[in-house]
Amino acid sequence: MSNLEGQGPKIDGQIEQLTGAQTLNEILSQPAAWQDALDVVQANQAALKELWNNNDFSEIIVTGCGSTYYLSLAVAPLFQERLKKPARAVPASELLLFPELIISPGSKPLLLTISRSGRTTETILAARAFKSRHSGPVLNIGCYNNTELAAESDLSLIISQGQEQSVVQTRSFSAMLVAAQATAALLSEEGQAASMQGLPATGEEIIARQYDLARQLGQSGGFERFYFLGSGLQYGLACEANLKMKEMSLSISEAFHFMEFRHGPMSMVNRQTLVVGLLSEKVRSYELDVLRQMRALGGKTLVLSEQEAPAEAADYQVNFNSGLTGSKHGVLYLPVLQMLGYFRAIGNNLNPDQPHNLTAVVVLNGAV
Ligand code: F1P
Repeated sequence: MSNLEGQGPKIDGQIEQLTGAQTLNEILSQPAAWQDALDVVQANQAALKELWNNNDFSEIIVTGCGSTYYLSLAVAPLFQERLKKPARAVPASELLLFPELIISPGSKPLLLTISRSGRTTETILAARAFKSRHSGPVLNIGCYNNTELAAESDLSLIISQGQEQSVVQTRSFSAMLVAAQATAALLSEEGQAASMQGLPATGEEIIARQYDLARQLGQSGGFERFYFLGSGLQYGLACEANLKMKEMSLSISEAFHFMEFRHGPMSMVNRQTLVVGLLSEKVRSYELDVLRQMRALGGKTLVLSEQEAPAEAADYQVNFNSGLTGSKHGVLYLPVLQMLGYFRAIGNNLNPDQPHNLTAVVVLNGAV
């Protein structure tokens, strides 16, 4: 029995004695980092608008590694939708090793690098190679100042309150997502991110309201495999939720595009399966059909969505009721999914502060 039984979130610092206290504290405190992200974008709005308006970019390439590659997968469609330019996400290693497969001759891309540390070798080398080959601008989003990556960048948005002691990314990830969402809102026809100002308070409320559900599901002995499904803007977030589950709890888990799950992977669904659906507003009816089908196969479903989902599709659900559109409320999916992975680790008698085989930054000395 975990020592967390029956307790609500301890955001005021009473959790030091708990297993994985560092990681849990960073998960619970992340809304403050979201506010910092909004403030940083606001403070850099002139520089961001100058960078965007002074260049007729042909496309946007978004890159990172691991968690920040998954963040890139969430940011690229967001930028394409809001800024009306082709945008794609690639792992930094692919951009470094196969630039000819990613950058077309004669194109004029903006490179957006995303890196919590600013010290990941692949991302630094990819940015350096991009600058030397294309001399195109590099916009960087991170959590630490004066880094090698910042030195390669034309403009850096540094969310210092996203800094973490933990190896696994939680509040850093969500803070960098908020910075990207606010940047997209600022540079789009909307011209500002004012409508996002309520996000931190909504995040606090969701964490307090859903902490016990995340603990109950995470520590349940009834699940042995987890599938995270997301479409469009939510697919990258599903990939990140999957990585949290793997990194912290060493569980069997995978992420898929919602409609792809039927095309083979659903063969894995059994009575010990939790299918987590990150619903979009635009195609929720199709997504709910997938969830109904997985329940019929014996799986249980956890649905995360802006509005309430029908009971026949959702064994469990988290509703945001934020009033924000899909391109702005994406960060609200994250706290519950991070807590799910955290509590699964606790249930597996693992310490999320010391994830198996992992380090906070991957530095390759001479390996590339
Ligand atoms: C990226 C990274 C990921 C890993 C984990 C820790 O570092 O090392 O590779 O999945 O999330 O972060 P960064 O470039 O974002 O600092």
